[in-house]
Amino acid sequence: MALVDPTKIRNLAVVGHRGAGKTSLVEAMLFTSGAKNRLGAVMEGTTTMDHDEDEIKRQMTISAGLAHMDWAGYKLNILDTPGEASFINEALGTLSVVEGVIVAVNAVTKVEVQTERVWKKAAELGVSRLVAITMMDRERAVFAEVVDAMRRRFGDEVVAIALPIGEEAGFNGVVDLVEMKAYTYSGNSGKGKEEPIPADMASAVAEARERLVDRVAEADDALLEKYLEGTELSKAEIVSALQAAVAAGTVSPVSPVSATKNIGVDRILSLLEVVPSPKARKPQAATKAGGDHASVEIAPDASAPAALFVFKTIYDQFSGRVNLARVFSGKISTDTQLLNSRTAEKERTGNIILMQGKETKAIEDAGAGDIVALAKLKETGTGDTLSDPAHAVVFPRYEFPPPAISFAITPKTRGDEEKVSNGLRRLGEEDPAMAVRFDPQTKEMLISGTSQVHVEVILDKLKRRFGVEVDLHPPRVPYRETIRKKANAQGRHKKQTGGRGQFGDCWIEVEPLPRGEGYKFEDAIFGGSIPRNFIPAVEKGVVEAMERGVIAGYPVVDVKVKLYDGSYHTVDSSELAFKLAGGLAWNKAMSEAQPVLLEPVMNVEVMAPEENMGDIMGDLSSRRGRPQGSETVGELHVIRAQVPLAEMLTYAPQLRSMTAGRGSFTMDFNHYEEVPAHLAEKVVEEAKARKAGE
Ligand SMILES: Nc1nc2c(ncn2[C@@H]2O[C@H](COP(=O)(O)OP(=O)(O)O)[C@@H](O)[C@H]2O)c(=O)[nH]1
Ligand SMILES: [Mg+2]
Repeated sequence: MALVDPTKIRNLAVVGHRGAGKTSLVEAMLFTSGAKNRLGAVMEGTTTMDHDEDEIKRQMTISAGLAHMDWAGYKLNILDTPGEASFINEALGTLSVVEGVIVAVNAVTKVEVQTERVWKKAAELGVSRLVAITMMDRERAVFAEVVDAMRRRFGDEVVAIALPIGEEAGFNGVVDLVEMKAYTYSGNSGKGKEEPIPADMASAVAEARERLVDRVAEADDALLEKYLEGTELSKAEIVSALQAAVAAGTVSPVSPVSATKNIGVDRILSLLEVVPSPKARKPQAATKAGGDHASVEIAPDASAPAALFVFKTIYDQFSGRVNLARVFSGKISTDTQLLNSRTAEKERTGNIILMQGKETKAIEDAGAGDIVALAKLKETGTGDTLSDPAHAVVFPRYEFPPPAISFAITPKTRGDEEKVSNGLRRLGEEDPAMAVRFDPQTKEMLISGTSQVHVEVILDKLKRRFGVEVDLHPPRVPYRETIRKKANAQGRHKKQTGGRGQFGDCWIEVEPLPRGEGYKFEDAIFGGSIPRNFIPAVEKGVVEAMERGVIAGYPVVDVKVKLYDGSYHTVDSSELAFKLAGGLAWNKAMSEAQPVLLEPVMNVEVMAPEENMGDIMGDLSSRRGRPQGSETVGELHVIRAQVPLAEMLTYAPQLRSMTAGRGSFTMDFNHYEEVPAHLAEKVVEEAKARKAGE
């Protein structure tokens, strides 16, 4: 197959809040372009993009997916992305491989939390933005209101490029403000029928057209001059200025659609013309692999050395692990040798695949500007760069934020531990937002993710693909213990059992250190009261004893231990005896030094609509949270607080119910702090009960 000319490729991601109609829009685009012969529906589980069992069951997109279609001589690679807060990083991670996004905005609920987030990120990365106002057939859908709301939020770059004909259930067409033509739709074929512009829309159309042309003309000085002199601009002039304006991000054209009724979707497709091609984008920044890591720019040139960026690893039932990759330069065929710059391993491209949701089709080659899938790579995964071994480069990877929530897991069937950890390791290769680790302190296997939903999705996959089931428990809070005052104590180990005895004797002083300082040991033995060779043994005894504090058996932190005196016996002293003496001294000293329990306190950031702010504040303070300020970014409200981890274990479901699923939060460790006495008692009780059970 001939390579696709990069000027004829368009790469777009559909982004926006959950439920904005992204998956349905992609479905309608595939159907309208003829890439699919039936219009599937999310509710029936028949769309191309929500094909995964988890997605069908939850009726939401979980993982970014790839499809392609031909339209007006262009090959459009389209990525459908999740809008649910738990999976939004999937969407943000695709932004570096596309020239444009279609931001789907629900005409009824308007701009929502994740709309804001993806918009800002796209703008920051210089990705062009098209806007589809979706659900135009629903009650209370008013196009002008949404456009106004968006303009207030994102500025004057938001301009209508089409107006809806008819309202709510009567929505049946659009007026294209560039062509100045009306299209109406019947059935769901998606093919608009050209009609005269409805007479009652004349003034609204004239006004909207003027606003569009005003804004577009600003992208081109010569054109602006001509326009200001009063000359009508030709369609070609407007289109070319529009291309420049969309590329520069000074115009984000807005169009009304109904995806499920397939109205106005072909107008969105007609905008492909104004989206920058891979050739038109600025070269992708990368660094040379190895050596001095000098910066390089990778231009979309098919005759240059190959350089690909893997932005997503998925699992396919038939092909196994499949990597979605953007070819930034050069070309690949089925047997091209590439270097993975992370692993420093060579990979053969193997099968190059065109993806249509879950459908795959093998192709022979792919060139600069295209997005394809690669099966059968050995060790390559999300974020890796594959390039010509003689010109190895590294593209910057998307940094997934650290997981916000952890659960302890135990297999439902005893003996499945190994299967569980192998399965989770494999799933982790596809999902950079999850983490699995074993906590040596609490002896629990912990799975971490962005939210409870995220973790539940992972466990569903584990069950389906690896046949193992686990129980989820809130993880134990990693408490610590420390002391509040100085104390001195003697540790004396003496034993005489037949033959040779054991003797070790030491005096230590313990002293609190500031929070976060950990542990310090001072050797203050002068005059040989303990021989030098036994001093490390004393310290070892102390350190080992500190692993289990005297209150509830948690590790001890933030103390200084000074060894200042002791005695020995020429025959009976040994390392072991001094180690035991050190442990005894420590336990005694700690008991006398006002030991206290410490708990981790987290930085919590909650994002939610304004109307939920009061409830969220109240709830956080009932969780012993201390507010650290709040911020308003458009309609998005952010509250920051410091909250003890022990109070956050059940936060995700609570936030979900308080905000009807619209809120999201992130959390990371900040510092350790004393547990209030009345709560410490409970922790001690629990520790005792656990110890008794072990
Ligand atoms: N009435 C109407 N419903 C729609 C439209 N687009 C999507 N939906 C429905 O809205 C729900 C969410 O759509 P979906 O495509 O999954 O949204 P996504 O989360 O953005 O991918 C589904 O039940 C769709 O059937 C539309 O244009 N009109
Ligand atoms: Mg979706």
